[in-house]
Amino acid sequence: MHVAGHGIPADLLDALRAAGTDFFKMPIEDKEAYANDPAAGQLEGYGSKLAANESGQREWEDYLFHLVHPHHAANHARWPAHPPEYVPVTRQFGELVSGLASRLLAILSLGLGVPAPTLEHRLRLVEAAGDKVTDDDQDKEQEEELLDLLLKLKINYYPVCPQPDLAVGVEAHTDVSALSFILTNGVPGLQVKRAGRDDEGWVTARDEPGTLVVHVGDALEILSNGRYTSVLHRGLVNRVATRVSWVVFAEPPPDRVLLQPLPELLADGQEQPRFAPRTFRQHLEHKVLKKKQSEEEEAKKAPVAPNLLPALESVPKFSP
Ligand SMILES: O=C(O)CCC(=O)C(=O)O
Repeated sequence: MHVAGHGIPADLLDALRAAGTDFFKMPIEDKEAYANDPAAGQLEGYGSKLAANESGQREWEDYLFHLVHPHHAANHARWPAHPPEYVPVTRQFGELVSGLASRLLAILSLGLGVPAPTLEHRLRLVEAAGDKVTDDDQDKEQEEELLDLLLKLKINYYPVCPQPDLAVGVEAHTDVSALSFILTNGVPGLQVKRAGRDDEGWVTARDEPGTLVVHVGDALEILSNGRYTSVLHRGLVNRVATRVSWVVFAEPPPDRVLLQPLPELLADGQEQPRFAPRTFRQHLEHKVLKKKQSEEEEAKKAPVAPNLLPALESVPKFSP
């Protein structure tokens, strides 16, 4: 969905776009001073998928990734010192997106028929084991521990691509976040797939100046028991203009919050839970593992020469 009236001033968005784009225009050695190292578990920093790589990835982008909010948890060594505006504008943007995330979670809670604070509360609430329900509300309040939502910024920089039909900026995926917020430099390329309508293919998101695109991610799909659907999307490249996108992922704390369908939605047995309880980290690890397994399966499939296909089709099928 496109969100207007989000309260983030247009001049701040322009300053954010300018600062982020300037970073990618720096010489490669300067950007590499902020290089990430995913193999060593260092995900924050600058990374590039432009060079041909062994995994046969077709992604065509440079990116910068770091936690943006809450500010006290940020690793500032991963934030570019150049251009000098980068830190103040990115920090302010993070604070405003945090407020926007809270407002949208409140609206989305009401959409589920539960009180406005419910979704954010559940995304931040530390649960020792299962649901802690006491008769005394005051005791319960004192026992509650709420952690911050974590907002992580990824700037995707997709240079002009000589063969866009052979590449993709970011492959099709759903986000693990609760909500994701996307700002672009106005060059189209974001595509979404409508749930349950595989035959209709991909729809390109319109550029609506002044708006942010907001996606529901996996964490919210789980909490809403599938009433809100995590959006399958991808980023395309083109041979005419460089595309840049700023994506903020609003995520629950990784280890101490249990993601599971809201009990309010399951009351009286109206609905069966569609998701087993899990922490955010467990969900992420499971998803990474599944992706790896399906890539290995694909790699194992031996290519079949086209002229053998008719012969193979005439072989009787074996049924156990
Ligand atoms: O570039 C875009 O519009 C989408 C990028 C994206 O989905 C991602 O970085 O996860």
